[in-house]
Amino acid sequence: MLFALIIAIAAVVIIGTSAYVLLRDRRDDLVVDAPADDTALDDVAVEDVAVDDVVVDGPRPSFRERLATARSALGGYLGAVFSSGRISSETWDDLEEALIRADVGVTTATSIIDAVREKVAEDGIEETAELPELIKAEIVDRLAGFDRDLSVDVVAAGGEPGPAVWLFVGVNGVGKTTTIGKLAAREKADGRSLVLAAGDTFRAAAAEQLTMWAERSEVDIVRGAEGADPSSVIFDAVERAGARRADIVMADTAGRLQTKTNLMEELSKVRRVAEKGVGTVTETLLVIDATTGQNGMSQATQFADAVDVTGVILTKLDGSAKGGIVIAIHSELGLPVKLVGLGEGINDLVDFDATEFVDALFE
Ligand SMILES: Nc1nc2c(ncn2[C@@H]2O[C@H](COP(=O)(O)OP(=O)(O)OP(=O)(O)O)[C@@H](O)[C@H]2O)c(=O)[nH]1
Ligand SMILES: [Mg+2]
Repeated sequence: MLFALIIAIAAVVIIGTSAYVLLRDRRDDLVVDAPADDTALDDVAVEDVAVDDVVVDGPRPSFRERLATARSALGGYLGAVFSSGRISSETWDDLEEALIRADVGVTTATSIIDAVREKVAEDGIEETAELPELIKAEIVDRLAGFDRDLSVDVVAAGGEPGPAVWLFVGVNGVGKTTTIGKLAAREKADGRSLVLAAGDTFRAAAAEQLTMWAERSEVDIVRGAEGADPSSVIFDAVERAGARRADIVMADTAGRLQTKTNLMEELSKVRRVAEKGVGTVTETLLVIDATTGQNGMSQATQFADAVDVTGVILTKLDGSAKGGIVIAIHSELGLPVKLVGLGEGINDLVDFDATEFVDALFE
């Protein structure tokens, strides 16, 4: 009897323990499979946009390779000067003319020549063959000391934590939309999360064009109806970026002539509204077509008056004979060229590098 009781108790203990272990294992399995909580799931969804998926067409082009047109134009003006032998008063006139033809601008060209002339006198230099290095050094010097970073530091820009807004402005056809497309791919590849704002509501095709770039780089885009207020589209994009905790909003705007006052005023409004919510405008980037030369300079002056331009993006430098505009933008406007467009492809947007640029121009 006692024996039977001991057997029964042992059976209950063994069955009970096995059942407990089985149940615990199943519960552990369930816990592993289930998401920890909703926030984690959301985070996964946002971060999940694979950085490696960005289309990359190949290596970035070099200044040397793409500045052939500007180089041969400048070489054509300067070749004879540099090979003429001894420095004479004519040398200085020819040099000045060459720089002006390359769109360096009259004031800047004169001041470069004066500085080089002084150096030549100081060092007792007599041969024209020594001039290229002196001119290059003088130009590099004038391009030094500018901050070329694209800022995402909203606190430094006087804002609260939230997305940084980069506005792209400029006249028609200079390459604003294309530049945003290229830059979006680049920023995404660098691990930043973005929302594009199709603030060019003037033409339906403009939003289509930006959407194609957004799809190509798999980044988020906010569009409005044709004719909608660009400010409200950009405002919505900032709200979306805030909700998704995105780092940057890149806002496209319609091309406009710098002489149209009402359109220039619209830009000030766009900027104001972009900061009404959680966003802070950290960059207002003026896009200039390098083939327009000195005309680009007068655009820049008027855009800089209307909105607080933080930097220039110089496009189409690949086809331009007027590389000198880079120097004029720095010297005469005090604005840094932050990025340069060297072609139409997704990879053809590069950081501006003064030494590389000057070497490529004078080689
Ligand atoms: N060669 C070359 N072409 C470029 C470059 N950047 C832009 N383009 C071309 O310039 C043309 C105009 O570019 P968009 O980006 O549409 O110019 P946009 O400023 O947005 O024009 P609007 O919206 O009409 O004001 C397109 O054919 C681009 O492919 C560049 O760096 N080099
Ligand atoms: Mg456009």
